[in-house]
Amino acid sequence: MSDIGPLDLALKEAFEIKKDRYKYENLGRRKTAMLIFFNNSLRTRLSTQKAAMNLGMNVIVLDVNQGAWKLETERGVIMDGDKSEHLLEAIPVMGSYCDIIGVRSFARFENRKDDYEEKILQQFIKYSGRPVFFMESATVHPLQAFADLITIEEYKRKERPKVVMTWAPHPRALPQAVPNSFAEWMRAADVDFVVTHPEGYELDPEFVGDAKVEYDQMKAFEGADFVYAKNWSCPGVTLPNQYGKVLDDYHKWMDWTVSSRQMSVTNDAFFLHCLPVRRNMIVTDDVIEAPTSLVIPEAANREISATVVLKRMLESL
Ligand code: AN0
Ligand code: CP
Repeated sequence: MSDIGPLDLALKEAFEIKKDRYKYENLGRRKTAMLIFFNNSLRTRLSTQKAAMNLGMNVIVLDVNQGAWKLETERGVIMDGDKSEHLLEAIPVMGSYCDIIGVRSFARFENRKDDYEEKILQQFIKYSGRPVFFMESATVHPLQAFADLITIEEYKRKERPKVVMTWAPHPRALPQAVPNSFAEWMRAADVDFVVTHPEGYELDPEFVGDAKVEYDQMKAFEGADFVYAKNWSCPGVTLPNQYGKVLDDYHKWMDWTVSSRQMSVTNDAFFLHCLPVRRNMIVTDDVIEAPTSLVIPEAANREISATVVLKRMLESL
């Protein structure tokens, strides 16, 4: 967020690239992007590869869990278990084959401090010898938030739209990276931003700042121009011992699923979700299939946000 600089300039660049995504096709000649995945991905993997190719880069993708050696991440352990290699060797080796490294490494939920200090990403920054960008880290997903901002800018019907980010139920514990980044970027953008979630799901103040929090979901949705749905697990802010947990059986919260009931009190709001989404948990079929659902153009904008970020990184090599 702080590296991107003024958002109006970043948006200008995004629309310039959207008009001609090959405008900088020679910028990345003989430069290699390496994309390292510790977790699953569809959009980030494909859109970031496409972005690198738009800029004329070579791309190498590695799924750490499929075919690479199992990596130890803690220093000082006697490596007599199933892990054959240490991150402290693997990182500089990866760095030696590329010019820019992208890393996806989700929160592990073992220890809040390790996650919020970005222990894995910081090691890439320290030991790779290359500029590193985050393809969803333990705490942030900036390429997603930038694509979300581009989408809001494209579809907004008034200068300062009301944007509501709502928690929605999910059977498994999910990271806070997407809501953290979305909150951080929306606070910096020129929008009326409101967050709604059940008690206990308060996001870290580093990201949510003094954004308005409304615990009554229906009230939050009133007059909304954009609804951004996402599940996240307990951030451990008001309930430190529950960090990374789903607080109750999700059946208790099924009335938080975004449906026509909540959408009916909005200003005919557009629906956003980063995807992948579980239908009829996060959002009903009819809302995600409505003409006001922007989930596909939003995902398409991931190519644009990644192209801007890689372009900026190439320019500063
Ligand atoms: C991830 C998350 O919630 O952070 C990735 C979203 C882009 N989602 C899942 O793991 C299902
Ligand atoms: N939105 C997003 O980052 O999707 P993937 O997890 O499929 O990359």
